[in-house]
Amino acid sequence: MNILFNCILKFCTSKKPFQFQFFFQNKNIMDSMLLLSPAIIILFVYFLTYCVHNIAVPRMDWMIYITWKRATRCQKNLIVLVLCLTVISIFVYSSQISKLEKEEAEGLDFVRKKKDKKKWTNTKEIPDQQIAGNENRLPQLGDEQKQAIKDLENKIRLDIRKKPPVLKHGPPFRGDQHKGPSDENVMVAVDLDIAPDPPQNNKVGSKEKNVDHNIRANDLLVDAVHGRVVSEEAAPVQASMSERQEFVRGMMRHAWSGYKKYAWGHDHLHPITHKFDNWFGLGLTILDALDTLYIMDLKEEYQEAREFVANKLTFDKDIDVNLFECTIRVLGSMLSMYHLTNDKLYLDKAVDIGDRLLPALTKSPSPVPYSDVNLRTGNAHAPKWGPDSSVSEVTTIQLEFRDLSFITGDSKYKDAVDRVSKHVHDLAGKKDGLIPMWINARTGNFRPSATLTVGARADSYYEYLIKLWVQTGGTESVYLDDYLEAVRGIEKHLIGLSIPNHFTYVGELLNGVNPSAKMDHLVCFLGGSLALGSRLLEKKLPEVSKHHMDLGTAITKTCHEMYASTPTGLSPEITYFNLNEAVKEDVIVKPLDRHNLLRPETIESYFYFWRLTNSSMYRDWGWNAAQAFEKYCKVEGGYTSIKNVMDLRNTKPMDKMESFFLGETLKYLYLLFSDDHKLLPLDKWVFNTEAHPLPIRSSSRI
Ligand code: DMJ
Repeated sequence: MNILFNCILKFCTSKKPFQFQFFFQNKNIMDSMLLLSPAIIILFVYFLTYCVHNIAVPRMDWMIYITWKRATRCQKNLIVLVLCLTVISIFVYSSQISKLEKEEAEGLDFVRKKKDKKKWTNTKEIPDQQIAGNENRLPQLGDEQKQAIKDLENKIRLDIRKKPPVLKHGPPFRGDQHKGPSDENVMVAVDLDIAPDPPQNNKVGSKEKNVDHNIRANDLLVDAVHGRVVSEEAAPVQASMSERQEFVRGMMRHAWSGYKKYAWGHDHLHPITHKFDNWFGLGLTILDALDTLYIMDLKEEYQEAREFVANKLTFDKDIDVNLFECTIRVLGSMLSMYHLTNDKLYLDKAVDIGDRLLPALTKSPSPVPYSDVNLRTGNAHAPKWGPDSSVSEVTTIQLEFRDLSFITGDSKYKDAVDRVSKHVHDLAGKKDGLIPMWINARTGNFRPSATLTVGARADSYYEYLIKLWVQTGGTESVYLDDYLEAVRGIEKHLIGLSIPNHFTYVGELLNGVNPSAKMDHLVCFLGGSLALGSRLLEKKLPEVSKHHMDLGTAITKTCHEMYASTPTGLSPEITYFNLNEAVKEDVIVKPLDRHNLLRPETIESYFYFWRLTNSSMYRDWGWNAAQAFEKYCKVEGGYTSIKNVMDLRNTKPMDKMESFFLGETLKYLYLLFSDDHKLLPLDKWVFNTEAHPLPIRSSSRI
């Protein structure tokens, strides 16, 4: 009924030919269906009520008239309210459609109409049309200029698939200020290997001519971030590893200085408007950045951060925080810092925050913790927006709370989280080791028919299975067993190969049954975890070890493709993989999935693969990503998430720098470019899901 209603709406509001598949692949429409559903359900209930009273199905107008007559004043008010809501919903819905259609007309939306309507999920962007569409967005350009851009974009698309960028002419690294070219050293199109032949006459000050040649050709400056991009002088070319590492330190300095200038003490920086937001009001960016600053040996910045923790940071706040987020970011950071520095300040803070988070576990009526807890009162509750917690949230607090028990000698933290693990281990409702994505703290049960995924809401459950086994020196085999079963489940139900190039994707089972070739960027941690597990299983289970390494390698290659197949070289948040023989591109990016939040997971996997295989390919891939962040996300105030990785000229900056960019993305990049395998060696440290390293122990004894 809902779908029918929306189809009619779409038919009435669209100026374009009717496309049935449009409804099913568009989040706005699905959202509006949800919005309208209360109205429809209530009308339906009234209809049923009438039927019960009158048995025969009446004429519609009679039904409405009689229903209205019989209704009490309160019911009448309700009906009016529902009707008003419906009208507003239609209005909102129509404007969303118009917006989408406008975008589509501008060449930003490419839904290919399928001959076979049953295969409506296999809609596809058509890159060539995108280029054509984009031409329309530059009416001020002459034909020559348009042609130059078109050639350029074609070249980007071709080159980016072939190989990682080769940096052609390079200055020695000039420090963290990302200085521009010098006379003997010229930078050219460093990110995509789309540079013209080496310029012969590069001079100091010839930046206009050489830097960013790809974008500046024909005097067209691509306005990647609304004219605010400061990344034209991107990277040291032909950078050695130490230069790359130094470059990443520079990125960290830039992110830190923007945060310090515009958002000090607040959770997140808005680097374009120079504003900030507070999620928990704890200075999350500082806390997430602490160990990265320390590891990078950014002494001055580290002292600023420590000073904040020592003198400003208090957890005695009347605020509700999310147990998982606060554990992985705040507790994780304090624990790491304590282990790295032996500074008691961090131990005290770790104990303080651990004690304040604990009621989320102890006050729950089931072994499943509440998702939220008030740091001052200890009042704990389910999320405000629904009854269930994400499974990843309740199963990704264990490394940290166990570590807190190890360092304090107090088993209460470990006991509390072990209880959750045991409960989830025993709980019915899994499918070959795969867990439904929702779980209820009151009943302790999974939500039946929830989606099975390794992406959002379930991801780090799988990550922590292997890492919990690692944390206590491989002594708790229950975690390994669950992990091995889960990997088998992933292979059986979620893995697929795209067409035509056979990329190994990790899809989802919607409602626990319907396969979807959708892969979140979040899933990209999996390659690295498989590699880590594989290395540790080499002796114990050599065949499984090899198999996991191969699987992890294939998934990481796919994650690289998610970056390499976009014009910006940055991955979208969600990628669909093509399963239609008639379509020639493996990767499908839907209009609403094109954002990049500066996430770390792919870089994280590159780091593991570099450490475990010594293949420099992963370093080159990481370097590509670093360059793309630099080019398309760097702004004067820091680094910004962007909304559109598919359009070089309109990346639509989102004005938000997530704390995990400093805590994870830049840390993994730095470690990736480090030649020193003794810097946080993987046989001594296990990284929590927010990249805060914790020591590996030899047993589970406290
Ligand atoms: C981080 O907070 C953690 O890595 C978490 O497990 C998943 N999401 C973000 C980064 O993308």
